[in-house]
Amino acid sequence: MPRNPEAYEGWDEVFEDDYFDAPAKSKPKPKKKRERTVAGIVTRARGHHFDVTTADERVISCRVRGRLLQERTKDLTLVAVGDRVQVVLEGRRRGLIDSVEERESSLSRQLPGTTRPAEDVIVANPDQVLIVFSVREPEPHLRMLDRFLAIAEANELPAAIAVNKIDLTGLEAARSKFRVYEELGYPLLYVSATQRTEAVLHHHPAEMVQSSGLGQLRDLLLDKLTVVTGPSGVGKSALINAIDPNLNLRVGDLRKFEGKGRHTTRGAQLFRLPIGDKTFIADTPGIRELAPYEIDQGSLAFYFVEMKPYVNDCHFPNCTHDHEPHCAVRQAVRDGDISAERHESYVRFLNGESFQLEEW
Ligand SMILES: Nc1nc2c(ncn2[C@@H]2O[C@H](COP(=O)(O)OP(=O)(O)OP(=O)(O)O)[C@@H](O)[C@H]2O)c(=O)[nH]1
Ligand SMILES: [Mg+2]
Ligand SMILES: [Zn+2]
Repeated sequence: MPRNPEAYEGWDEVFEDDYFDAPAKSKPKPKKKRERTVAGIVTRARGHHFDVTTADERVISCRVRGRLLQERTKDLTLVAVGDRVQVVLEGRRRGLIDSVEERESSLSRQLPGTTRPAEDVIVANPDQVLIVFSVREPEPHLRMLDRFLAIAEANELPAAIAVNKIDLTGLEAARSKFRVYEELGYPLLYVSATQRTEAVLHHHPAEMVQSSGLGQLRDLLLDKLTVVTGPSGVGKSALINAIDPNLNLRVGDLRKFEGKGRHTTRGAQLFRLPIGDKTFIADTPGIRELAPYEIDQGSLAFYFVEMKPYVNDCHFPNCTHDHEPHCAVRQAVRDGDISAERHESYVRFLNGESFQLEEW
């Protein structure tokens, strides 16, 4: 399942075969205009405009070719950040996206604002998802975190959780809030994007070992394409800056946040990080509405990792683990083996409850 990151490399410009090979002396024939095509990866999406970056790091500003627009399947995302594409050049810096390679993976959700099934690809071809929440400012909404996790599972993507802004609470308070996720087996990274490690050490000397969260984060990212997602204002862009200060991504002004996210990042963007030789990271705008795309109710329990082992022990084969008698999942909740809050997230999700971080 993991995509082959090698595919980023060695994408030379593809010219029509005889473009340069014509014998030097032959008269230039009146020829039909040949198209220069180049391969690349979509690194930025802004409405109908896309930046495509080639193997030699050239950025080409692209629109999508009309033919491709006509052929598209309605309600599927035609082009997303992370897609590998062929571009017909119109000059050196402009082009038309001519074809899109089939995606090997994607982080997708149901397109917000519509009830008919429609796919919104947040990032194409990721290897893993890094879900960022802050321990404070804004307060973590764990029922929302459960949605992020279920959607990563549904997309068959490994997920890790970064708990940011631990400078505001100290490590122990942060860990106690997120302990249940450690117990579920998700990698948890406790980090502070804005505070240098030394400062964290200074304020919380007992936390020396764990405060190297940024080092752990670097290890997690190495040689993979990671999509960074989470609510607005939690410090996604700040964390990416902490790994590579040269990127200098726009970070929200704390005074304007007043404890609330304000959507500083607009549109997803893909970067290569200067660690390893194929480390890519996609920064995305904060998400406030998250519903699954194409998850049927029957399989939802499989995306709550701790429920999986119980689902076949329920009395009714089509048990929804909501109200049915002799439900092994609900029994596990009563026994304290599954957290009641996680089960509540599941039930809300199951009932198609629209979920918005309205206050954000
Ligand atoms: N105290 C503290 N503040 C932080 C930390 N990381 C980020 N911030 C602040 O949190 C605010 C939001 O940071 P961003 O990086 O813009 O958040 P974001 O998740 O990218 O937000 P969107 O782009 O809107 O989705 C900024 O004011 C940052 O300075 C941290 O580790 N500690
Ligand atoms: Mg941002
Ligand atoms: Zn059940």
